Amino acid sequence: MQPTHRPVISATGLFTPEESISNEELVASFNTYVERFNARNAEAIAAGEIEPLEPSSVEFIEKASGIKARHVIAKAPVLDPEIMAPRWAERANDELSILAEIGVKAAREALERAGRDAADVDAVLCAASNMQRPYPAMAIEIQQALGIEGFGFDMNVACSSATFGIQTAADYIRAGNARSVLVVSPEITSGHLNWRDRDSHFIFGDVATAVLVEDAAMAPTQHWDILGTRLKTVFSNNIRNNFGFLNRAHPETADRPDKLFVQQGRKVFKEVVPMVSQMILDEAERLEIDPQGLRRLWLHQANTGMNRLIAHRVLGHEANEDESPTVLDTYGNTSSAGSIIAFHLHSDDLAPGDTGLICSFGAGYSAGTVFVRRIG
Ligand code: CO8
Repeated sequence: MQPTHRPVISATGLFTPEESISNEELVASFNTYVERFNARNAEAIAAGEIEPLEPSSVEFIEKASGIKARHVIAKAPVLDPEIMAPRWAERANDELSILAEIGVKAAREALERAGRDAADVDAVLCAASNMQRPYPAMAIEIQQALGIEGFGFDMNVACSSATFGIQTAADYIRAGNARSVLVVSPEITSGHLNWRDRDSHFIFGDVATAVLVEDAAMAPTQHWDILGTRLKTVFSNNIRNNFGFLNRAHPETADRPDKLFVQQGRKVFKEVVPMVSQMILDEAERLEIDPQGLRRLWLHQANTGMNRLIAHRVLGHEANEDESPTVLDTYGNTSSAGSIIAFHLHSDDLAPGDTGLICSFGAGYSAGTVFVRRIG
């Protein structure tokens, strides 16, 4: 095969955990926790020493975010008001770890859809918001489980991990350093969501996605040309997680809520919408693509209101579900996997020649655009 050095998306894969939590189930569990907390602390609350906790509401969650349900790997412990965290048996070092396991499931589907033998893949990037451990890299474990030679490494750019992974993979192909790269995004967000925090307990869900980025010369007949990729980061404390290996230097604060996901949601909304809209328009101009001619936008899935505003700005009119599909109603925010799930579930119907945009945005701040065209 003579490489073209033109990167394309050959196929995608998706693993969805079986169990799902509805807003009704989530709020019932949260409100039981609140009642028990307030009852346990009744005296301190009456004395003004502790603020009582406020209940959550199904109506608020759906109106503010558009989320109706989310998949999780372990539903019962998350809903147990005395636990409110995932629980499963710890695995031995010679067993496949759980983050690698769901990544492998998504990756296998991508390989199958591309008709690709794992032996022909050159590299694996595990691009996700949270790694199960620092080393050995999750990507190397996934590589081993799939029987891939070559190399693998982990990368974390929060919600934009997958698009940053796609550009990294595309650059390997452009430079001729690889011909076939798997970008795997296993997102077990339930492990770093504070299920006791009223402001954010409803946001996230678990899932894994995979994107196979390849040189056009080896891609299947039906694939997606990558017309251009662009990445952007701007420092912000508005989405933050202080969990890390140096926490043990100050053990007295190890259990504080800032060691889990924390955000100023309203500020994020206000600052990210204009930043991302402008980034998409600038990149479309650079690539000489008419944004109003885009057939579909596969946007990051954090909030339906954000997506409505961004799509309007890009397309020049209110987008319908066909133009900007939503998956966060049933998946919640799955961090870096969100735009890839939307692409995976809502791209088969596009015609050859149709142009679309995969776009992520989130913590960092970070944002990534991948303009694609359907071939075959
Ligand atoms: N039930 C009832 N009422 C509530 C609740 C609740 N659960 N929560 C808040 N309220 C109340 C508030 O107290 C407030 O009341 P008042 O007006 O009396 O003060 C009122 O509702 C409004 O609160 P907010 O202003 O906070 O509500 P918003 O309308 O802003 O909606 C959202 C909150 C949904 C969070 C919204 O701001 C949003 O979606 N923003 C964008 C967030 C976003 O895109 N974040 C991306 C982060 S994800 C990311 O980058 C990945 C990180 C890595 C993942 C790690 C995995 C864990």
